[in-house]
Amino acid sequence: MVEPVFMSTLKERKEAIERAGYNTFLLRSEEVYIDLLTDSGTSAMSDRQWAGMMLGDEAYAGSRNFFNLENAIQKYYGYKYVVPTHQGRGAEHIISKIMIKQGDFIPGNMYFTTTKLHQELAGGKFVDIIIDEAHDPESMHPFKGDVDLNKLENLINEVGQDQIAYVAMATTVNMAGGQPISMASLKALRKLTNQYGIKIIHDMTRVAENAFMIQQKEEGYQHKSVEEITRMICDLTDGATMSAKKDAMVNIGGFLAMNDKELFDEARNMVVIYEGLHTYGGMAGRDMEALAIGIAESVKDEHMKARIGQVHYLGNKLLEAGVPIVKPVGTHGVFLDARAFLSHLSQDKFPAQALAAALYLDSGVRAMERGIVSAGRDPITGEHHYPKLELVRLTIPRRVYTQAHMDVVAESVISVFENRNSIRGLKMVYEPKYLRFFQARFESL
Ligand code: P61
Repeated sequence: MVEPVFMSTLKERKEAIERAGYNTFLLRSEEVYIDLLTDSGTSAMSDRQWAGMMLGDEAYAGSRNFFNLENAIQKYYGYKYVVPTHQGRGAEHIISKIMIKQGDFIPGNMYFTTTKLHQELAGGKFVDIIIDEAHDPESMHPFKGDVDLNKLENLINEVGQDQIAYVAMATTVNMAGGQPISMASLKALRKLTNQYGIKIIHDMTRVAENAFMIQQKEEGYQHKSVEEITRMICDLTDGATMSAKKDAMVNIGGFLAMNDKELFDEARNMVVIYEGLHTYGGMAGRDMEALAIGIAESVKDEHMKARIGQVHYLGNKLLEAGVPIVKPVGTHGVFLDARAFLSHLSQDKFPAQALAAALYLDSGVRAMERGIVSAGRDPITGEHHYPKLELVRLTIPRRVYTQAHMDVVAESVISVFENRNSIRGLKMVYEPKYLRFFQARFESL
């Protein structure tokens, strides 16, 4: 299937971005030329997946598509029990409600916006235990998703193991730039958490992409397939939340998976309150079928090679031109280092937000802010969080764009970089309470 793209004039883009309050989430998709807002739900489904959409069994209970999905999850990820949800945050909501008690701590390899919010709403507090290198865009550490076990042990000693709900471990780490965790780090984390009887809950949104990076970079995995490494990762964890809109290439869907029967019974009971019956959890039968097929496609080596190869093609073009980006290039996108890019703007002038708007203005390419706006405020003090990483994410949907589109994107980023001194900061004029980056509005200073 092909989709026509829309080319606009500078005047049209100026009107559009002003109307959108300098927030790329508030643009209409029709106003966008190349859409690199997200890789979530935006990938192109395959011929097999579309064929699967025709096999929807839309029975309220016991749909055949649910059992196909359950089989795929058991086969490729190895988790015993499955609870479908409408998307990732539906799964995060349920796991947080079940496993977190008021005052608990949830250590993890860097925060994610929706994950952390659900942890807080359940009465918990997220604690960052990722290695320091993950917060440094220039660090060439090959596995910037790794956990710093000293940080975890210090937390356990400080608050006691009973106050730790679980460890939230993500493959790959989105906010760090799509950075993978190594198998060595995950094994060490498993060993330590076993000593204290702490569970690992795996945010497996981009697990196959992480597996590919292990195959490419970690000693001893060159001859293992992405499928095998994916399974090894999952086997080192106790349960998982999944936004199937990424790795698994569906437009909508997600699930919770786990090996513990008691946890499963609780989750299966909770899903009927918030999502839907336990054999659809907010998805249509046809979506579950497409998801089951997408899981099998996502762990194919040749698919990953093409997908991540395209991301690296764009990253390398920007590196060659001297544009500051997060290094090394990760898996689902290229992340511009807005702090270095717009070194004349302090963080309270929202440099990444301003840069995403400037890029849209230049060429109609839509990117996403991942800095101070995304980080939000401390729920207790009400102060802005000031994250070290102030980034703009150029996210590549799977199987959608060509290398020629990447050339256009690179050309535009380079031209904005050459004219960077003319970019002014922003002032926030509307701020919603939760996940403010989605709907906040700004004015140019
Ligand atoms: C994204 F600006 N990601 O990257 P749901 N875990 C992880 C995700 O990447 C993720 C979810 C859980 C999105 C969509 C999005 O701040 C934002 O299916 C590692 O989106 O509910 C989603 O899964 C949640 C964009 C989400 C954002 C939150 O573009």
